[in-house]
Amino acid sequence: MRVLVTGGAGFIGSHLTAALLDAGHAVTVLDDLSTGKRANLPGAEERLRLVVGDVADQAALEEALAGQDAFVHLAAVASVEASVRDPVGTHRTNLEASVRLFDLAARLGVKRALYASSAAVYGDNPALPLGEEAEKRPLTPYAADKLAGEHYLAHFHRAGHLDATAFRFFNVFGPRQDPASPYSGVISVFLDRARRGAPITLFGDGEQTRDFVYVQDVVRALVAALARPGQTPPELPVFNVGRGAEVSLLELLAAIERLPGVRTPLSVSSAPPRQGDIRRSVADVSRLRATGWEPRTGLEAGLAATLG
Ligand code: NAD
Ligand code: UD2
Repeated sequence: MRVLVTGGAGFIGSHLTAALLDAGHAVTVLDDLSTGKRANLPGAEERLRLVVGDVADQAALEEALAGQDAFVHLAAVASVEASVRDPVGTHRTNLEASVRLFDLAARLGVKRALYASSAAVYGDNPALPLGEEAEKRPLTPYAADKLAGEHYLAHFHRAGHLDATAFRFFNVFGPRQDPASPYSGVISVFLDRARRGAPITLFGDGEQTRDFVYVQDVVRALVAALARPGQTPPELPVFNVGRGAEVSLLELLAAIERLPGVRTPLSVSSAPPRQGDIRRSVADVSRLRATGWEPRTGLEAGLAATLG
């Protein structure tokens, strides 16, 4: 299969690209390298093509999408904080580009479509574990754009123009997640600091919980979805992608402290909770499990693999 991966030079995208190449597919990556890196991609590989360009740019989209059998849309400004600072700029990437991509794919007959949505669409909904039908409470421009993207995708799917599936990723972690910003994924930040013996900041009391899912488990869900025969309209299939395990930050710190190669004791200082921080989050992943998928990497094994 010829597959376009937008955002393929990023954290999740680079793992997906490698897995698709391993499975024998030909991959085109469209990425502006804003957070992604060329070095995340395999070097000399005939079946890989990198188009450096903006996913909101029609010409770049046309170049990347022509001749494909499917696309996986991962390109986004993945930082919620950035969307709060610059709602207009991030909207162009996080929604306008998605609508352009769906529309162009429909016109070019590239029907098979996978879309990266986020647990952010549930906002602070306390109805745990969060099933796909739970009330959506998008609290940020990032979440609003992700949810709107799902609605646009559902439109193209219902009309029969795309054969689409949407995935709501929970807290994904693994190698190549960039720890550089204070708003980077907490596991990438904690592991980076634990490795260097640098101080770790815990926002709040550490009892807040997240559903941490290892990147390879996310990738397997996407690769399997591409291989499955398409679903027919009317309803857009939507799947949570988590591990279905609720882990507190204190439990996370304890697991990190047990890893070989980490300088113990960890130096942890407390700071007030982040404004708008979600208290508890965990996915109901029974819908994805019903397709035959199951998470294979537990927290400790995933942490060890991420630490390297
Ligand atoms: P990432 O920042 O590593 O990947 C995003 C990629 O998109 C990068 O390679 C970046 O260079 C590229 N990109 C950004 N703007 C672009 C543009 N205008 N044109 C072309 N390329 C552009 O982040 P990630 O964690 O790999 O996220 C991948 C997807 O998964 C995103 O859609 C994100 O919103 C979603 N997601 C991630 C998580 C998580 O826990 N990491 C959770 C929920 C949803
Ligand atoms: C995640 C996503 C975000 C959005 C949101 C929706 C990432 C990186 N972020 O935010 O994009 O989808 O979910 O709900 O995937 N923390 C610390 N110390 C640190 C860093 C973080 O204590 O140095 C805490 C933070 O306050 C929070 C928890 O760790 O309670 C997780 O933080 P995060 O930024 O990794 O992820 P989250 O769930 O807030």
